[in-house]
Amino acid sequence: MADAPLVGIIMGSTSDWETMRCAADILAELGVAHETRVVSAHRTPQRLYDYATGAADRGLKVIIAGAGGAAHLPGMAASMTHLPVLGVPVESKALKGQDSLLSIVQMPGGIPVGTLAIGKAGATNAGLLAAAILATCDDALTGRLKAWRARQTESVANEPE
Ligand code: RP5
Repeated sequence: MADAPLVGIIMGSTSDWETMRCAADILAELGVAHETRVVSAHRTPQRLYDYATGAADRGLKVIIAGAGGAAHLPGMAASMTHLPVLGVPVESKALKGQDSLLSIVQMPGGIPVGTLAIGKAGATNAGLLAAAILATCDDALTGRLKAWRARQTESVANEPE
């Protein structure tokens, strides 16, 4: 049987998957059990309610939520769970993700969303940050995360060519 997911990756649309798969990829690389779901704040509000209110009881520890445009998903999810929520602003066509970023980052005091960079870099870093949060109570994961960081350091060239 597969391990129960510790990280829930949710996104507002299947069109967000190209970005959000970067979070899933890094979690897979680090051996962190996760699940992926399409949950729209606007189009499937009941699905969002059910997901966010049930997340902790299902054993999830961190939620990564990606959305674009009027990106209410991370904030609404955070309003319905005490779990840490990491928000990824997906790059929108009209405003290049500036709208997504401002929608996600400007939460009122009291309901935090840890907001990452726009696009794939943000999704990758959300995966790394979720792993770092879980690693605080998991020595084996700490080791895998440190090894990943060391490999990244070793891969950086000394010269441009
Ligand atoms: C948001 O609207 C989604 O997160 C997505 O980034 C954006 C566009 O969605 P689609 O029209 O591609 O489904 O809710």
